[in-house]
Amino acid sequence: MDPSSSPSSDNKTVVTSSHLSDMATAGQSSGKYYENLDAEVAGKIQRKVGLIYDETMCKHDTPDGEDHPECPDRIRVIWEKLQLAGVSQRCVVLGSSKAEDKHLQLVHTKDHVNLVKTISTKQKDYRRNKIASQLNSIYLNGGSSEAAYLAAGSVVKVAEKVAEGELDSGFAIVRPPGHHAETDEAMGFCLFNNVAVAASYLLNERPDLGVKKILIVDWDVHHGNGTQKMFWKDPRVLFFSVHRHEYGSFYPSGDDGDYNMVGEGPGEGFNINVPWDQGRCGDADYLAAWDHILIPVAREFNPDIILLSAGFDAAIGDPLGGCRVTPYGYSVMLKKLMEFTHGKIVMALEGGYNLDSIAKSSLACVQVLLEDKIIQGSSEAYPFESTWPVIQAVRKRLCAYWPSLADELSWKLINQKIPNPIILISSSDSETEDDPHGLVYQISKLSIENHQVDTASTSWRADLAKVDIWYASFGSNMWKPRFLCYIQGGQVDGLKKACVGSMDKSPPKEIVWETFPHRLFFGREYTARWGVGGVAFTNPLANLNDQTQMCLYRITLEQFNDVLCQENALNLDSDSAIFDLAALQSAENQISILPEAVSNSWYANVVWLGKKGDIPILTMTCTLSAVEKFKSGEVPVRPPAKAYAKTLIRGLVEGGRFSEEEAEAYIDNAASKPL
Ligand code: Q9C
Ligand code: ZN
Repeated sequence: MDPSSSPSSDNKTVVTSSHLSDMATAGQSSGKYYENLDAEVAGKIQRKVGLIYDETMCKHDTPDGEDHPECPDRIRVIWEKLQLAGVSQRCVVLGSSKAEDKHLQLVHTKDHVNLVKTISTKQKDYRRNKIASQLNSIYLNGGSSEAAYLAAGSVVKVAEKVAEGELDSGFAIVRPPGHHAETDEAMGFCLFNNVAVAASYLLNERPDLGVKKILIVDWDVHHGNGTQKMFWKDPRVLFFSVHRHEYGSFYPSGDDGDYNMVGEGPGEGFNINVPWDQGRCGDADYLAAWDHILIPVAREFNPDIILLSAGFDAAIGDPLGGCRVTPYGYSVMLKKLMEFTHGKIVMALEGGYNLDSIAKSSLACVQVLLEDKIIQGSSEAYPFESTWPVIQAVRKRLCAYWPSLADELSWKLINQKIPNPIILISSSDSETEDDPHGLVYQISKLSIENHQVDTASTSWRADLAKVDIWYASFGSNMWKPRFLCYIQGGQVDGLKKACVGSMDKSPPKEIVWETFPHRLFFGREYTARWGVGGVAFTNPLANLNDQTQMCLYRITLEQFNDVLCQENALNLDSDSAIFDLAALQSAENQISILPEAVSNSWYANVVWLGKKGDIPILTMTCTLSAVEKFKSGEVPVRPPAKAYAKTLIRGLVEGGRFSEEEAEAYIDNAASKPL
């Protein structure tokens, strides 16, 4: 069997809980692993997890107190979050320790150690700013030396206790961070390379602990250039870094983070970079890198301990990272690492600059360390389309060293993807030109495969697949990942259940925004999906005083039928179309059509909004008689449920239509105007 073609490759449901196994590279014992995961949900397992936090590390700050993303509050908010959640109380809290010079000098030059040691002394008061300005992205003050020594020493201490077996795992909540620091240079907010010092300490100073192989996982959004260089020729350390690279333009710019950088001499093959070429990567992208690179390699390498350069700047909301990993995503990534080394994992904080995101992500991780299970949550179903080529390139470059990377990923797997971020008014021509990896070919291949699998496919599908329409969305479907669930299947924020998707999973051919002279309003008391508050409708009748923003997706009429079914909670497998060519024709004449099969549902009314480039524009909303009921008060008009409003705003903002403020004002306005 093709190793990666199992569960999700039939074009049915992708639900979050099976998302893990869907993406796992089979051929390894993933099945067993996930059974364990379920068994452990009972929560009986309590592990010994060490924590180090010391307020002294907050004294490292900008010299004149100006704002900086790498601020003292970063570690404070993490510590407070762990306390408020009652999680630190379940851990072993250790005192911090200063690193010893001889341990620092395992990876740093004597000069560098001396510089950091003396940088905060009175004698350096006058030269400190100058020294900092000559370094790349470094500030220094009177508290920097001590904080740097405590950060490195604390990671060493947790690593030692975990290696000894006194702790199962631990988290050193430290700053300044470390992974950019090179042998003889501070950079990127980093003074000493905390994780590298700890790794080298275990390998070189503590042979008694029996640690012979160390896996360093660096999920900070930036490349761990310092760590990479320190173990470049060392086969005892497998360094894995996933980071934004942007063809070498993302910090720390250059080629160091390229996937071709695999190590040298005896260390060849023991350095793995996964370089994203765009921001916006989220859980699905990271998990794809886990399932198809890191986890299989880790199984082969079989490390004795894992050190985790745990920056949280790939988290959603981070001002520097621009990615979207959720606390749930971090918990799944960490949980997957616990398969190895009997869960001996040492987490060290690196970057992460959104205080709320880093606190929540840290909490999620410590919960995983304590309970050995993932937290509740969900994420987008598929990686971005640009993610698979990166993963394939890495696998190809490294398969000589790691045989588990040798198999080609199947078409079915790599067709599970979200089209790359919003191309406003794209022409099909430019899409073809921008398609160096043959997406068009892949899609045509996919539809061939689907036809073989698709036994429910009847002639109406073939006929309606030939007709394009614009589906105009004004509700949560404006948020593209949400709408894509109706096409590709899956589950994102705000969906209680996974969608099955359309039979034809090809992404929309174009996406554009337009304004229509119809009234947007919010009604109903409560919905199962969104809770208390109204959901969006648009008045089927046009009124030139009204304006509704709509996101238009160009899909086939077949797909539109499947969207209509899912929106109205009907099964997909009907043997006749709900909205066929005849209906389309009468919609044009009658403005709106109420298909029989959905006539009792809330979004059953298919409304003709005109044509765009000869292609009909359709939306779905409530009936005119329902509008009358809203007007009379028989059914209440209500402002949108909170979660629902959030999704609408997300759609408008991420779709590039509005700024956050404009989107909020737009929704508020529609919610407050009387019908
Ligand atoms: N144009 C860590 O996350 N950015 N360091 C400098 C200069 C530096 C990040 C931008 C980012 C360093 C540990
Ligand atoms: Zn970073």
